[in-house]
Amino acid sequence: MATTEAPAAPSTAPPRLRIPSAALCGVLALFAALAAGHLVAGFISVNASPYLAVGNGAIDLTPVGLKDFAVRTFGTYDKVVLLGGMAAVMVAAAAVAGVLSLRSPRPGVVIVALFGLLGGFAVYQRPDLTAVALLAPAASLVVGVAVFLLLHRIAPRKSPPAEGSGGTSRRSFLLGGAGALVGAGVLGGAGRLVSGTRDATASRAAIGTLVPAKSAPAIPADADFAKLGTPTFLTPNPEFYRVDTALSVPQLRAEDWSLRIHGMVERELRYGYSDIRNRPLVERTITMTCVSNEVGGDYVSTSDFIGVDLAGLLAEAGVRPGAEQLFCTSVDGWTSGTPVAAAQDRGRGAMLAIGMNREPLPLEHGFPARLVTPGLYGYVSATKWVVDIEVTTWKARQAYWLKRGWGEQAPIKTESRIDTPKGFDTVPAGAVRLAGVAWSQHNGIANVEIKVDNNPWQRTTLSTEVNVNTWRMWWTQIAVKPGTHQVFVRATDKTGYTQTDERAGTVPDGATGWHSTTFIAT
Ligand SMILES: Nc1nc2c(c(=O)[nH]1)N[C@H]1C(S)=C(S)[C@@H](COP(=O)(O)O)O[C@H]1N2
Ligand SMILES: [Mo]
Repeated sequence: MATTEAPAAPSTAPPRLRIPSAALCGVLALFAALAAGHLVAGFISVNASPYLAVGNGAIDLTPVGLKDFAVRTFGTYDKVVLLGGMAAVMVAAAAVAGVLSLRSPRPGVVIVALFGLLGGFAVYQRPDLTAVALLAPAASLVVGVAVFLLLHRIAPRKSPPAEGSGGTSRRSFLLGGAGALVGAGVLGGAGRLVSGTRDATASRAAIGTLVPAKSAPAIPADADFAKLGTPTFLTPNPEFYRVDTALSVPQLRAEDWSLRIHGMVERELRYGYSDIRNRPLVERTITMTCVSNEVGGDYVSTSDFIGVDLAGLLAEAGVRPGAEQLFCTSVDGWTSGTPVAAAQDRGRGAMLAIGMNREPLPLEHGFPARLVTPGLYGYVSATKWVVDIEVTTWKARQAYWLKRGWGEQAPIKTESRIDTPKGFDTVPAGAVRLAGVAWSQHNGIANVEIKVDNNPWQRTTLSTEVNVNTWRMWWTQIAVKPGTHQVFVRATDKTGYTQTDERAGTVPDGATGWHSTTFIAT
């Protein structure tokens, strides 16, 4: 059947909007849409907020190389940069949507609706959200389109509208625009308030100090050379490095948390927070390291972790023969695959941890509970906000970073770092003090050597070893003439392995190479 188009009637076409007011229509509709989505998400989960869902989706889709570049370049600010960049792109696109709608609102409506669908898709993809969460992007879509249509209708036109077509003044547009802005602010603020009542801060505060039944040995005074320029042996909780894919810190209350252990086990088990807390807690001093740590980088920190033996929980469940990995899932859907052998090895001491340095875990480090496995990089061993452990094989399941090209087995590599002097520091010529840190978790550090310019390697003084699962500090003093000097460091671990000078990048299983620093003596 043929369709006939209505004949064009340029003489009766509605007058065009002015470009600035058209752009404003788009941008204000965007704000209103995001705010409405945020409000609805407040009742469900912050992760249902379309803006965060799109951001989280972008992180999951980012190619390994780019994500590695972002972590390297922006460090902990990678998420701020991502959210800021997204905001800039969205505002620009919304303004364009407005400008494309000078005459008819249709192009703008289509673009606003596409945004809504993108948000909906991102929310739909999240493993931690149910279908209810789609209400948030749906609210965004409806409010975005409605506000856009309304503002478009009352926006000032270029030529006076024909009689009877419902003319409007600049004043009513300003009022409408201000109304949309204030409304967006109120909705967004209400969203924050609502989600605030469900957050985990109060739950954490109610837990109080955690006292282990079996404390870690006290850290000896000479375990660090902080006065000579190394880090302190224990990392204060706020300074502990943080690496995860979560744009907003998961809010999981202790009273809502449980851990399920299932799969290749004799009996499926489920533990609540008090089941864990009321057990005799152990405390272990462990140095964690991220596989994304560059040579000389600082994604390495040490804490007194408090919790229970992971091997003990696995024994209660009864691991069946043939099991290879613990496929561990976080409440936000992130996954890791921990070798069963490492988790069951009592001598290694993998933990389900609920505390760091006698406090409940900080929210960003996995409250209420996380895994910690000494000697393995965090992405295979340290699931934060852990809620599910499936005992399985390597073939059956592929964890988050494994799917993205990182290695299956990820023992932490022997590494060392110079902390003092810093690169391009100027120091007085003569006696110069060098200090830093080395680690080879689960092997232990045997010695650390430095090499100045073309001189031979020389030994340094090591700190008292706390245990083989922690870092060890070193320091020495050298004599230098005025001029520029380069110093290298390398560690040898207790297996006899000495760090290679061969440079390798972080992908797929950790960087190698000697850290060096150049300084100027005057
Ligand atoms: N849920 C979740 N757990 C996670 C991650 C993550 O992205 N999500 N990142 C892992 C990585 S790569 C590391 S190195 C450690 C870092 O733990 P931290 O942030 O407490 O230092 O957590 C691990 N656990
Ligand atoms: Mo990591």
